[in-house]
Amino acid sequence: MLSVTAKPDAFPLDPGHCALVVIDMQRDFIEPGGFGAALGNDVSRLAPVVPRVAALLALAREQRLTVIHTRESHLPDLSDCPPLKRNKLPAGRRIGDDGPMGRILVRGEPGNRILDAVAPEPGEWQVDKPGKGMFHATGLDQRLRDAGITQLIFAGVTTEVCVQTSMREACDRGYDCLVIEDATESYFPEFKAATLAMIVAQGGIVGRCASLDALRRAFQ
Ligand code: C5J
Repeated sequence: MLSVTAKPDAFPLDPGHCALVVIDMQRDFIEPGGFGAALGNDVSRLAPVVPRVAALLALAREQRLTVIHTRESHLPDLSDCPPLKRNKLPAGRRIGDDGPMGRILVRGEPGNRILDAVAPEPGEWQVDKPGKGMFHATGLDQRLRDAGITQLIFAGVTTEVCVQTSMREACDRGYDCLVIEDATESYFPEFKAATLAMIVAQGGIVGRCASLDALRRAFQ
């Protein structure tokens, strides 16, 4: 068992039973013209996290961790998209509408592709999720259990939405969770800070938080 220096206390890392989960590093959220921009966000705020997630992926691959990539997306017929989620936005900017990167947040469209710099490699898991959390309507829990995974390390975007939701869902299902603070990002720095604080408060009520360097040191 390895030990990662983390908040609120050390994370006991068992590489054979641990997966890295990279949440939603897709063009929809990080490039102009996608869903993130349709929601009114300044997507340029997420650009700095891309090389940091790439560095985390390189470490996980070197250490032979299971690697999981998620994408938030909906079926082309939108049968998995709650009307409430779609109708939040004005026509022209809704999920399924045509945008500069194809139909917004629809599976298989150019905007739904994970950025080249952090793209999945052969053998890595790819999970398409219609919700914010990675367990909703994905079958992922069973797949993780079948693979003997008991620990999850989280990275990706956005910290307070899909990363946090997935981490809370994982915590409720009994997975030991760690988020890498400099490999996750939000359009709102104050929301990121608040989310990380909430996760580690009350003795790590959702999980633990560590830096990429601390994770790297644990493997040395
Ligand atoms: C959002 C996500 N922010 N991946 N999705 O709607 O966090």
